[in-house]
Amino acid sequence: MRPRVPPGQVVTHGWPVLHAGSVPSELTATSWDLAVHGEVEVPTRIDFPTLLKLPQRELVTDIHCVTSWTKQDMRWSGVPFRAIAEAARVKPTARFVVMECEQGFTTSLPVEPLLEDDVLLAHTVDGAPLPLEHGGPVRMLVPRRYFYKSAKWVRGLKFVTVDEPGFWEVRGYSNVADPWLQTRYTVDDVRVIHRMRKENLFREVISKR
Ligand SMILES: Nc1nc2c(c(=O)[nH]1)N[C@H]1C(S)=C(S)[C@@H](COP(=O)(O)O)O[C@H]1N2
Ligand SMILES: [Mo]
Repeated sequence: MRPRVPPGQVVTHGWPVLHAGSVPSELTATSWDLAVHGEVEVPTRIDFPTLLKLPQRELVTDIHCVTSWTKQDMRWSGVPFRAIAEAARVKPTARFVVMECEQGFTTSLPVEPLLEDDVLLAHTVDGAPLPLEHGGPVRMLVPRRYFYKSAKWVRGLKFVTVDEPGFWEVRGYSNVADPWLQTRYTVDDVRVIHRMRKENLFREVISKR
């Protein structure tokens, strides 16, 4: 039987607040909306009242932060990502989703794992509206990946054919982010970059990007 807590994780009873940049304090349920765009037949803009009219789901799950804390048995509610993808009629050419947030933060995942029934656009946690500092009014919840894939203050879902690695991913976090496989950081990439630096190839690689 698999252990309750993924390898290298420690259970916390608090809930740390972690993000780059500042809390977007002007964001409210009234000003929030979500653009669903890119490789879709029906680009849509969803405001908060519309989100609440879509199918809702409640689930209890653990979350796992790459910095090694795990928080158990959180009760989340929201709209399954799958419902939004179906309404937008995702084109077969779409292979990845870029989650676009306030202040330019992004993270991405392939479409397929996002269609799992535990992936939510979450607005409620443990019976209360999702607090602003935790990404409210609406954040992504992708419980099977490290928590940096659960984008706070999400404002856009862009379906794309080619992946666009996100804010933490380009800074060395794994693009796979699987807590059970413990794919935390792209150490190999760091080694490659180090070697390229030594051989003075770095400048050329950057300019080709
Ligand atoms: N918009 C945005 N979402 C984000 C981040 C961020 O910097 N900006 N950080 C990620 C990281 S690294 C973590 S660990 C979780 C933390 O969520 P929490 O503050 O609710 O614990 O948010 C993720 N989502
Ligand atoms: Mo994180």
